[in-house]
Amino acid sequence: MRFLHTPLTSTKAITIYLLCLFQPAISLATENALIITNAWIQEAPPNTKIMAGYMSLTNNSNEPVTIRSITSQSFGKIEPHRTLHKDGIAKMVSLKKLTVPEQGSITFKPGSYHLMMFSPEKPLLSGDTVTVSFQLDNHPAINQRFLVRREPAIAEKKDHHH
Ligand SMILES: [Cu+2]
Repeated sequence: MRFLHTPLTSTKAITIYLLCLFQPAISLATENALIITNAWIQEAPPNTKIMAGYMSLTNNSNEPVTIRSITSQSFGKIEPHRTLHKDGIAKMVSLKKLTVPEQGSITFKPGSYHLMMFSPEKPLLSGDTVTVSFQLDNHPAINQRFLVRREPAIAEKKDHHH
């Protein structure tokens, strides 16, 4: 996508540019084993080395779906984590594999499941988007756009879990 930053001089170039923009919409039309919604990354101070990502995973199929690995050109490394609370102490556990049960869902949100996103390639600010690839067992990979946001949506801030 680096060519997007070069000046566009002809109508042809603009057409190609538009085709690139619509590409993600086309791939969304194909049926995925796993549906990812509400994908976002919490904005962090510039030069931060670790960011946190959240999303909802839904498996509408009749088989469990396992995420083998998660990668992005915008980050050095991405790991699914889960925060567990025991005796008033929050502890982060790195999950090697993540399986979404058949007809089940997993919600990633602050204080629970989250993506630990290491070494951003460049500072990411509210409104930026990055593409994250999910490699699955026995299914094609999913490329999902994540939106950088300053804080959780109002709806998420309202629910309290203890
Ligand atoms: Cu973590």
